[in-house]
Amino acid sequence: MTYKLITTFLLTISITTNSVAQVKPQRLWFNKPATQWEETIPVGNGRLGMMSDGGVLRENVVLNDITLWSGGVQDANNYEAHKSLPDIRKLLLEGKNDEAQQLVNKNFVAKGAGSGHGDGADVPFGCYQVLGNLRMQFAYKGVDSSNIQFQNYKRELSLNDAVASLVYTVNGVTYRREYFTSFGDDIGIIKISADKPGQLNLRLGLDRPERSETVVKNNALEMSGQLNNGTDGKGMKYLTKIKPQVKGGELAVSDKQLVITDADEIMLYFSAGTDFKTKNFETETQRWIDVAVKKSYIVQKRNHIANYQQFFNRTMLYLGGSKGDNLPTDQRLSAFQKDPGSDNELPVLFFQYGRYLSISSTRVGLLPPNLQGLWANQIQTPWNGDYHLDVNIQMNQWPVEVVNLSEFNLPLADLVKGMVKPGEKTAKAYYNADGWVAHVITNVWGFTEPGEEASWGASNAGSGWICNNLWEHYAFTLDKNYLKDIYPILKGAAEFYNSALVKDPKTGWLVTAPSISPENSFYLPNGKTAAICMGPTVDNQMTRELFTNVITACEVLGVDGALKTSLQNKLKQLPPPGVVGSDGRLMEWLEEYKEVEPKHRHIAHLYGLFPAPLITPEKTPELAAASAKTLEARGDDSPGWSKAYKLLFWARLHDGNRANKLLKELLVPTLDTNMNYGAGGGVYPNMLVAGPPFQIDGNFGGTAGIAEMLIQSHDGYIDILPAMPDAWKASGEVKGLKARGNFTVNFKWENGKVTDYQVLSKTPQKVWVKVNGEKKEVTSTH
Ligand code: FUC
Repeated sequence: MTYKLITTFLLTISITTNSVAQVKPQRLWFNKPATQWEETIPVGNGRLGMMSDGGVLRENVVLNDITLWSGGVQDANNYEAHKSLPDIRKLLLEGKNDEAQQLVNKNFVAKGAGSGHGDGADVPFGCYQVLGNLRMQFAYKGVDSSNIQFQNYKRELSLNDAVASLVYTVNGVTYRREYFTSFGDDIGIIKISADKPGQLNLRLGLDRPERSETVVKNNALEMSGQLNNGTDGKGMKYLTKIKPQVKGGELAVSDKQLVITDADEIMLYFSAGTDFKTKNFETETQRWIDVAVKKSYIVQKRNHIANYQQFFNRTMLYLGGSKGDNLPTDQRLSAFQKDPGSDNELPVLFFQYGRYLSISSTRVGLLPPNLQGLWANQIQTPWNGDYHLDVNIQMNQWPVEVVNLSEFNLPLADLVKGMVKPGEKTAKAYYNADGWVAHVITNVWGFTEPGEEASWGASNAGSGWICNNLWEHYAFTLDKNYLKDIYPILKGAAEFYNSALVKDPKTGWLVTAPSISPENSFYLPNGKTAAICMGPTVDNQMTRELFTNVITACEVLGVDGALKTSLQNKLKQLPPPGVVGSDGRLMEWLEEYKEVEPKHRHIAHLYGLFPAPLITPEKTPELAAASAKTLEARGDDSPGWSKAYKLLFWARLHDGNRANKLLKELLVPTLDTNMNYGAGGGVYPNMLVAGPPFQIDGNFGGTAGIAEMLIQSHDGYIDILPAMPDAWKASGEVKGLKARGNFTVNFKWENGKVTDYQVLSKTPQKVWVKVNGEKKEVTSTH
């Protein structure tokens, strides 16, 4: 068999929807209004978000601004903590982890309320919050509102255009609404129309569960307020405006509502801002409206779509045809569980939805997606809607490089930049160490202290783990300027571990202490339980990877020779990438403890398998086998994000069928919103992943997992179809996935065999590629 390496200019393969005729338009759709928030459709432009329930009589649109956080900057460091360090370490060396844990809880946690045990809305840590609700109450001429009948109802989200729409008929009149958060003018737009003139009658209100005042000014709704900073109550300020433009009919003010009667067409402009980083947010909020209202809807929508498609259209995926798109998405999800083979386009939809959600929930120069992306309907969001550093924020970023949305990694780098200074204080306060450190949680205010409870809050790995995401942007792009920019962050993180590691006398290895393996605990020989330990495997693997990357950065940038030598020496003293226990599993701790929860959702000790490239089936087959055993023991059923995590691990182990099993189980439909730490994750009808509750990392982890089944590039070569499930073998095509080294890769397959592929780069380069089991060096094309 011969394989072609087609030499094409990168520019000539720019992918448009037209060129991929076999892929149907990607959409979510429903034939009824949402009855709970988890059925509503998310739109967002990286700052503003809207989720409409598509109500016929009463419609609620949940509004978001990604910067809207309570809490504030604080210093919760316990500057005496380091004084307890020798005692904590001594107890650990004596095997008295339970006593060490007591001491950590007493002297080695954040001062004050910390995260408020995940309910931090009113403490200084704060939480991400809903901005408000736009409420619309419709009336239909000659129709009794208490007995409304509607036909031909269809609510839809087009992933191709990032436009949501609604159509239905009442009393012979067809009504339409369209929604988008413009990537052109940074404003939300809702267009309401009917196919006959003078039919639109509605009341508009704007509210929020707390800390808000709504007024009507210049025929617009204005809601403003100030959130709690957890100290003097004077936290972040915000302003939201809803400006209607009405064709035909009348607009009147009634108390704090706007009343529109007999209109032909209505445009609603949603603008918002906070003083998070924009001092003049009030004038900006008005300015966005002033700019937008001058443009025709057609121009506005065209600009929005063009701006969005420059990202979305970079990647195409086809896994074979399907009949599933004929079903509403909620029914389609159920049908998929019964007969997954009949709908290979559902995984494609989930994959492209993940890309859509990345584009929509973060933007260059602003914030990375939080636990909710940017969509929240509560004041107290679950786990504060924060940035969890023991897998969740990292998982949010896992797809972006490989799915060709590389710039969406940059907001994370900005967030982390802001953690360095506070993290230096934390490093000194707790470890008397150099560099900077962060533990398990952070927020938009630069929180780096340990959490308020040792069992989950004492992980040392947060800062190092987040550096993996920062490094991956370099690995994929080879952008030296970017590397220069983030180098101080990486260096500071490495300096922390370099100065804080201690020698484990039993093994002679240098390890973290005290730390935990996220968020698991174990039985001590005395029958007591503890989480606090020395050298959990994740810390060891992460330190190894970080030191290796910083050494490479020193070489690429030609800087810090002394640091490089020091890290090279330390590398030799670190624990190996994994140790296999007597039961064949990869050990989670230095000791072979029995875990309290054998099926724990976290599996951070496989960090070396994913995201780090330390364990691979080829280079470390024994550790790969031990990783598989570990995963078997953990089991598959778990919160949504954890299923996505396991999907990624199995993809890295090249077990496509097992990865696909996890994908199917991730897509189990649910409407449950009760907080869950065990089995039972899935997706809501709107395909947002349920822990439950909604947590967007499962979407991003699942998207990354699908990409990882199709292409991998972490082991020194580009591996095409490394974890292909039988279900996808018949035929398929990929365009525009990325590989490390700044390669763009396209390929097609039939009957499980790659039939054609292209490796593209800006300048021709030699690169190793594995295709159909054969590894060879090829030259990429210009
Ligand atoms: C960790 C996980 C939970 C949840 C939360 C946001 O605490 O253990 O399952 O994902 O983060």
